Amino acid sequence: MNITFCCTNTAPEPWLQGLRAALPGADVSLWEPGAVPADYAVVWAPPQQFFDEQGQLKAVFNIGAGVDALLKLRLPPQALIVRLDDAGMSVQMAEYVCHAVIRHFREFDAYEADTRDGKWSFRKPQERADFPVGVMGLGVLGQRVARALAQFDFPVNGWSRSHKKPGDWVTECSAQVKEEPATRAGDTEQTARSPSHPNGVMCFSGAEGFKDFLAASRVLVCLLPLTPDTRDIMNHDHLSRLRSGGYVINVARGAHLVEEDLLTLLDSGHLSGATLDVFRTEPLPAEHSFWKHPKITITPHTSARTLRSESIAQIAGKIAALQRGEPVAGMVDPRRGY
Ligand code: NDP
Ligand code: OXD
Repeated sequence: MNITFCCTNTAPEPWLQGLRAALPGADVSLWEPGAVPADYAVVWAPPQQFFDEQGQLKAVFNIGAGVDALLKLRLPPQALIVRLDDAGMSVQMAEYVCHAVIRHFREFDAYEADTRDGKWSFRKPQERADFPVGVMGLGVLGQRVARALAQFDFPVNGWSRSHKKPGDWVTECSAQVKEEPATRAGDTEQTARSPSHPNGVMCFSGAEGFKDFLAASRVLVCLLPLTPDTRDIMNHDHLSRLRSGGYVINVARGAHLVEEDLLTLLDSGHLSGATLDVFRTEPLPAEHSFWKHPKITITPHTSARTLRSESIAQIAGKIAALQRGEPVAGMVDPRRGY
C-alpha cells in the first residue's frame, strides 16, 4: 500500500515518520511532481497538479476539520474524502470559546485596564441569564463547545441544518448538565421552530429556526463549515437580530463574517465586541482596521490546532479500516460541502 503526503502548512518529516511507525506495512513518501501513484493521500491545501497526477486515489485524508479549500479543487471522483474528526480539536475549541465568553461576561478586560492603572475597583455582577450563547453548527466541535458552555450554567442555544434530538449527539451529556422537563416545547414535536433540548442546549434548525435562534442569543459563536449556504452568514441583517449588546466569536472561517457589517454594528453599539480567530485574508494584513479596534480581540487562527500524534493515529486507524472494507467516521459529502 502506498501513501503520499502533501501538506503545504507543516514540516513533512515528523508526519512521514509518524505514519511509517503507525502503518509499518505501508510505503509512505512525500509527494513530488511525477511521484508514483498512491492508494491514499494525506493532504492540506495541495496544488491542483497533485490531484491531476494522483487520479487513482482511494481516499484523501485532510489534516484539518474544514474542507472548504480542498473542495475548491478537482478531486478524483472515486476518492473518498475524510476530514479530521476531532483528533484533540474539540477540547481546544471548548477552552477557547469558554475563555472568550467568560472573559466578556466577567468583564476581565475592564478589570485588567483598571489594575494597570492601579485601581482596586468592583463592577456589579452581571446576570448569567442575560448572556444566552448561540452556537451556530452543532457538529463535532459545536456540540463539545455547547456542552462546555452549559457546564458553566450559561443558557445555550444551538443551530444546525438537521434537527437535533438527544440521541443525535456525538457524546451524550455528563451527569452535571441539567435535565430539561419533558413537557417543554419541542420534546414531542420535532419541528424546526420548536426547539429541543438535548444536553441542556436549546436546539434550533434550518432556515425556519434561524431567526428564533438569533433572537434568543446574545453571544454568537460560529462553528459552521464554510459552504455556499453559510458564506457571509454573519451579516448586518442577521447580526442585528441578536439581543442588544451582542458579542461575536468567529472560530470557523473568515468568510462567514461580513467585516464591514461587524464594524458598523460595533460603532452603533448594537454589538459590544468580538473575538475573532479567522479572517478573510490570513495572515490578517498589517493595515487591517481589526488590529487596533478597541472592541475586537484577535488570535491568529489558533483556536483548535491540528495535533500531530492524535491525527496520525486517527488517519492510520481509518486507513486500516478502509483496507478491511469497513466504514469510517468523518466522511465528507462533497455535494453538501462538509
Ligand atoms: P462538522 O461537519 O462536524 O459540523 C458542522 C455543523 O454545521 C453541523 O452541525 C451541521 O449541521 C452544521 N451546518 C452545516 N451547514 C449548515 C447550514 N447551512 N445551516 C445550519 N447548520 C449547518 O464540523 P466541525 O464541528 O468538525 O467543524 C466546524 C468548522 O470549524 C470546520 O468546518 C472548520 O471550518 C472550523 N474549524 C476551525 C478551526 C480553527 O482553528 N479556527 C479548527 C477546526 C475547525 P448538521 O448537524 O445538520 O449536519
Ligand atoms: C481546520 C482548521 O479546519 O484548522 O482544522 O481550521
